[in-house]
Amino acid sequence: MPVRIGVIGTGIMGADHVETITTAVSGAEVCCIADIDSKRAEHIASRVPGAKALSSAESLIESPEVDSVIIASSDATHSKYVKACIMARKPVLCEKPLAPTVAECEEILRLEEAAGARMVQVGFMRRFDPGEVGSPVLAHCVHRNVDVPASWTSDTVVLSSASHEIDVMPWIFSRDVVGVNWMSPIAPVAGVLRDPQMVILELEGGALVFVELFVTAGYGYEIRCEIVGKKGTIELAPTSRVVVRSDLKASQNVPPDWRGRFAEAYRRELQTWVDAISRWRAGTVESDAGPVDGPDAWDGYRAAVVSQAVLASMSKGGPARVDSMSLPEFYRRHRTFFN
Ligand code: ISE
Repeated sequence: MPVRIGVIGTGIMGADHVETITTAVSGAEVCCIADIDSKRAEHIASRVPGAKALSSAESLIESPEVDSVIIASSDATHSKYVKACIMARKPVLCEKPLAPTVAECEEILRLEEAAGARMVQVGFMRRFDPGEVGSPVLAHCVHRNVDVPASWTSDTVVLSSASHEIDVMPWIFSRDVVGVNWMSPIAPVAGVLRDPQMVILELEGGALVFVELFVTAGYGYEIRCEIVGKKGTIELAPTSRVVVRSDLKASQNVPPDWRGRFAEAYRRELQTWVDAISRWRAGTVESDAGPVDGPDAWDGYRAAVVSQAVLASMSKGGPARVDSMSLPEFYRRHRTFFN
């Protein structure tokens, strides 16, 4: 029987996940959809054969038709829905950030431990991007968006955009972040988004990661990363594989947002999660490993701790240390990434 997935939140990412599961993931189907905007939920559900819109996220989590849940609602709602899924013992894939605060992430970790199984996977899809590997001492990252919603503040950029580099760089380096420094060339003005921002992550053993975040770059969505090793470098290839030469110029397209750039990563993330749920249901993994194969709640917590240190650096000025984090035995036993 396919994994029957309920999707909470049908903004950009929720709608994209519905489409990817329906068209490109095997062994799963989207059966229920909920959104605070009921019209939008109905519209998305009408495009999926057999799917229906439900009136609330809570009723979706409780529905006997739903085996597993994707949470793609606003960041502030993540922890309450994740906790409800753990209580209902339903596998959950939560979009990043797991929660905006460290305290909420800690509650999730405690609940998962009490439930006796990892139930939560976090949507840090960059880990599924083919090719991002290396054995490094330094990295230069560029993270540019065309634009962001008017409600975004400098903090939102850290919690929502920089959280990807904050997750994936320690994973690639296999080292924790021990210190951070935040800077911006834009003078502080109350209530104004400071853009661009620069974040430096200092990893255990002294490796450094420089992250430029420029979320109103206008020209397109672009992610760059060069990792510098002791004997060479490795970098992400340009996004578009096609170069057009005409009218005395050579040009490449730049995508408008992350969905095109990371389409294959999202597909692999969802397929890997669905396969993990199927193995767990079949009883072929240790029960406390849970229906997770990829970034788990501990990774979500770790990203929240580092993000808060970046926000501390932003508000006080100058470097900030990251509170040391010791990986509990419960999570150590089943790590597929970053030991
Ligand atoms: C967006 O929310 C994402 O998750 C994208 O992956 C990220 O690159 C972008 O900056 C965010 O706005």
